[in-house]
Formats: sequence, C-alpha cells, structure tokens
Amino acid sequence: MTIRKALTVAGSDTSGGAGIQADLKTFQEFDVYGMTALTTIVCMEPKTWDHQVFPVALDIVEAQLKTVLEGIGIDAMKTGMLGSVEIIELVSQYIDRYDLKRIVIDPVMVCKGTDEVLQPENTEAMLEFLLPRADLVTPNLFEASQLAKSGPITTLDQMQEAAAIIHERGAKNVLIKDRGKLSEGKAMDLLYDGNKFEWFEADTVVTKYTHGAGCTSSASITANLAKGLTVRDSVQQAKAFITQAISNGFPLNEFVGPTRHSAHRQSANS
Ligand code: PXL
Repeated sequence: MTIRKALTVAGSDTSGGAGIQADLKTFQEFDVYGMTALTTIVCMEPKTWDHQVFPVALDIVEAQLKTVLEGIGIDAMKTGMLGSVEIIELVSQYIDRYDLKRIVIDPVMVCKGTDEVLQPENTEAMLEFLLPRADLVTPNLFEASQLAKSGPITTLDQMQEAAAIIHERGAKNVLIKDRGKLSEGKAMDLLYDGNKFEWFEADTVVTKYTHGAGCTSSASITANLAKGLTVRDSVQQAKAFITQAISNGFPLNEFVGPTRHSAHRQSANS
C-alpha cells in the first residue's frame, strides 16, 4: 500500500519533545510519511531553561509550503506554533490555493518557560483565518478560553459551552483537553462536531514528564486522518496513543521531560 503523507507547519523544539520533532516522531509511529514547514526555532537557556523563540522569515516559510504542497502533495496537515499573523494568513492562503483537506489546527499559544508566545493579535488571526478552514481544532483549557473569549474554564459544563462557541467560529470539530485539571483522577477530552458532545476519558497519569503532549496528541490525530480514519475514530485512537506516551514520559534534564512517542510499541509487543 502506498504510504500516506502528512505535513506539519510548526516550530522546532530544539530539545526534541514538542514542535515538529514531536510531530515527525509521532507520524513515524503511525507509519505516515512526515514533512515540515518550519515557522520558528525555540532554544533554551541551559542553566534556567528560559525559552527563546527565533522566527523564520515569511519567504522561507512560503518556500517550504510550496515545496511540499506544489512539489509533492499531502493527505493531511497540522499546524502548531505559528509565530506571527503573517504566517497564519499565509497558511490559510495555501490551504485555499491547494484545496487542502484534513486540516488539524493545534492553537499553540504558550509553551512552558516562555511568556505568551502567541500575542492576542495572533489569536484573532487564528479565529479569522484558520478556524473556518479547520476540520479539527485541539485547544487545551487555556487555549479554549482564549478562542471562546470566555473566562477561565473550570467545569465540564463550561468546556461544553466553550466548544459550542469555538464551533460557531467555523471549526468543523472541536476537541478540548482538560489534561486532568477538572475531574478527580481523569483526563477528560471533549469532542464536539456541532451536533453531539462526546467525552473521551483516561485515568490521569501522575508525572512531570508531559512536555510535548499537546503536539503529540494533535500529530497522532493528523496521522490517523491521513490514513483515512474519521475525525471521531482518529481522536479515539490518539487518546490511547497519548495516554501511553505520557505514562512512559522520561526526564531529559532537571527542567524538562517529554512523552515517549514509541511507548505504544511495548504494549503491542507484550
Ligand atoms: O508544547 C508547545 C510547543 C509547541 N511548539 C514548539 C515548542 C513548544 C514548547 O516548548 O517549543 C516548537
């Protein structure tokens, strides 16, 4: 069978656990061929792990999009850290120009160790340019509150309200992840397709080593979409994948520990 292809338009996490590195490792685990359009490069101060974000020039982002979309073609695409309003607009133009399908928008707004990576104007640009083109948008609680322009989300009911508002902004499907914050002992994900709310839950894993979990989760959904699964089935499979990856997270140094993208192989082999 021909191998399916996916593109990630995202930042580079030099430490390897998040960003395009997480996306490519995840695509590989699903036997999906991964390609990249790099938008930013994130580096860390070794003694403090403060993050520094170096933007990639717009014409270089465009050259990468052209390479992949005109020169090769894709089955699915995800976005991660986009870095600027100009990049967000550019991505939306390329989605239209190449009539791209199976688009996952991971609305990355902050990463640990940085102040707000995504400025308010970038949130506005995501609402205007990306949500209407998204088959799925995958915010955590903070990102969902920003996209819905609500206050902090502190209950499961408020998750549903936010999902409905974000759906109205044009995303065909909305997946909000509470990352274990709202229900004792459970990591609750809510999927809303405009008709029905569906909850996916897993036991919370007590660990510090969750760096890159959001990227890994949205990348696994993208890989499943590239392989032809429905959004709902992609989300369900991705939940099992990310839960295993988090359960097997590990430290890189005193500051950071990523999820383990290959963890699902152990259970496959045992
Ligand atoms: O986890 C959010 C994230 C996304 N993308 C890049 C990052 C981070 C956090 O460090 O570096 C490139």
